[in-house]
Amino acid sequence: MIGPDIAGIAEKLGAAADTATAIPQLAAETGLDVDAAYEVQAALLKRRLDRGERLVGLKMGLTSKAKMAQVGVDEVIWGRLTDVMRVADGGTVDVADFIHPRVEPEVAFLLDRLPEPGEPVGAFGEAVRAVAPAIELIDSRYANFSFSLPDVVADNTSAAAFVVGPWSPVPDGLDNLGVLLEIDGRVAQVGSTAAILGDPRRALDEGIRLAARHGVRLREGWVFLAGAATAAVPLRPGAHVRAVVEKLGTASLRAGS
Ligand code: OOG
Ligand code: MG
Repeated sequence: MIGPDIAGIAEKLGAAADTATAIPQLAAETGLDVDAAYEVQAALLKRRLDRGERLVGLKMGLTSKAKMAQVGVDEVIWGRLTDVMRVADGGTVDVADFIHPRVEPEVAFLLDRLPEPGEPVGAFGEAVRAVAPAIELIDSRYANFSFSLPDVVADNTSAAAFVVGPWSPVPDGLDNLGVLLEIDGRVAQVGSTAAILGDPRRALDEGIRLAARHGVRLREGWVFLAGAATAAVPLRPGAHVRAVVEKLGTASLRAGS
């Protein structure tokens, strides 16, 4: 039997992102399973590297119940981040570059020397050099922001852009910090870092383990997004977005019209 056309699917998803045009879901129709979906993701990354982008990190998805419930998929997933997706803290994005962008508050880690896959990450302080509040802008390439597990994995877990706030040394406890997402000065979402697999540090363990299954090793200097602590909120033209994480500070983003 001939497997799904990995290159063809990656081309469709890449073109959808480039032209900010939604496409129908494709996993069911093409027989794409989760492993093949990670191959599509790798092909999408290669497409970006071929045009000069650099891989700068990794992101986790669906590490909180709020997110799983919002999109109806209940598995932890991971995706790739490139330099072109990074927006300066306080920077502006153009909503016209996206299909139906949403924003969510996250915690970012700056990775240091990493343990081998399987080695316990007990020495978290050795794996992580610094931590920061962050905003992820997600933009599913599928119509209605609706997808199955293999669909969202193939779509690089809806990754589109991200903002990292100021880095700080890792504080003693990261497992119960208050998280707010503000839009135009009003609180849109409230949560806690405890929503991220009980402790965002656990997201790093999961990331190391899950990426290793597909031959990917995390690297020193990479940014690691642990996954949103709350549901995501649509990004409207003109909006000013702030993610506030207790003890860590804020990250912000403006939406041009
Ligand atoms: C999938 C990506 C989820 C997170 O932080 O949970 C994610 C989506 O919601 O479209 O980035
Ligand atoms: Mg996210």
